[in-house]
Amino acid sequence: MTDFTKEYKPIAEKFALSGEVTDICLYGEGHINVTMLVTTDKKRYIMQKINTRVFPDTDALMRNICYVTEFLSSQGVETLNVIKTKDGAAYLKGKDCYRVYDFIENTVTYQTVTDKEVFKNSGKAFGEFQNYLAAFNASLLSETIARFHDTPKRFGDFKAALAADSMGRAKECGKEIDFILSRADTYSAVAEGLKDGSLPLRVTHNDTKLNNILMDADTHKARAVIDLDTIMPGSMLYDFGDSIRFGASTAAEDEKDLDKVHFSVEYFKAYAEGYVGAVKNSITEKEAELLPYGAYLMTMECGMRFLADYLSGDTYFATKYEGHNLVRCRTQLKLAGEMEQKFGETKKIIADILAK
Ligand code: ADP
Ligand code: GN1
Ligand code: MG
Repeated sequence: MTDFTKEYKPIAEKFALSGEVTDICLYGEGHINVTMLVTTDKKRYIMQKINTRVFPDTDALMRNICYVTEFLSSQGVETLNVIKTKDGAAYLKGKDCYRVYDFIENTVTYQTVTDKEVFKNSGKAFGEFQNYLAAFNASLLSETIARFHDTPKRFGDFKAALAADSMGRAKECGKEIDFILSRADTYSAVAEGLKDGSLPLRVTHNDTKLNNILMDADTHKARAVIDLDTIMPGSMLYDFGDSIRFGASTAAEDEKDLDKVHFSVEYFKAYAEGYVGAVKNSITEKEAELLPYGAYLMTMECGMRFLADYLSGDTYFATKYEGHNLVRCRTQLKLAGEMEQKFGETKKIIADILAK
């Protein structure tokens, strides 16, 4: 038994698991929680140390997840299954907080798009997920992270991190800072649309990157949308945009060689066919018109969040080396720059899909 297993076994044993714990190891590529694979002699589980700096109100977080997963399973939709503690609680509360889910077997997660069809399938699944949530009572949900995708607010946070420059790192990233500052007038269209009612407020996932969906290992169709920490009222443009940000790239989110990083119009089209096909009956004219912009906005927003975290000393996103957040920021800005150049093409793609 590894030291890691020995360290976490007493925690795992606080949950109502089936069988004896035989192994625990780190798992997956998430940036927020510490995710572990727990194996017993009967089955496998996912155990997560919840990032309480990002989610200080763990009661509200787990209440949201229980409501949403119970609602989805009552509709016959495969979703995360929360394993309670032996005391019957939804999670283990203490200095550190932990939760356990059934491991969803025979599935894979992709860190980059290698196949258009798989990306299209994920678009269809996120679109369908949006449709299921349309019937969910939004008033049950707490806002787990306030103003999560309020891009003007994120821009304000970025400017504050820049003004503080607490690590003295701003001098290394002049080009990136200028790129973000020079686009200040492009960040408010969705926030304003939600405020004036011209864009509908929906219940959205808000973190729709490709590794937050489990695809069936045999059919490559989507099995379950996971990482439900940020389900909150929001705009459909956030969900569409964030998937494109991550998946319609020819390289990983943290690729260092920017020559390899391009916005793929082909991947955009594949995802849009899946997603827009699924939400055709509910998408408004203005939402459809803004989909290409939503992708640009989510990419810029993520770029400024990575850079703000780099400037502040990497306290938010998990990093594997110094400069990781700056590398991530650079890929986002490269993609957003190319998206700007391709608005003509991407708008036409959306119009063609809707006309079909
Ligand atoms: P984070 O919030 O840190 O991104 P996630 O909840 O997305 O954490 O989990 C990280 C990774 O763990 C996912 O990308 C996925 O690969 C894997 N994972 C999470 N939950 C499950 C599950 N129930 N079954 C199988 N794999 C899972
Ligand atoms: C985080 O949790 P994860 O790794 O799926 C982040 C997203 C970012 C993403 C960038 C709660 O997602 O908002 O877009 O990293 N989640 C949170 O990869 O901040
Ligand atoms: Mg995740």
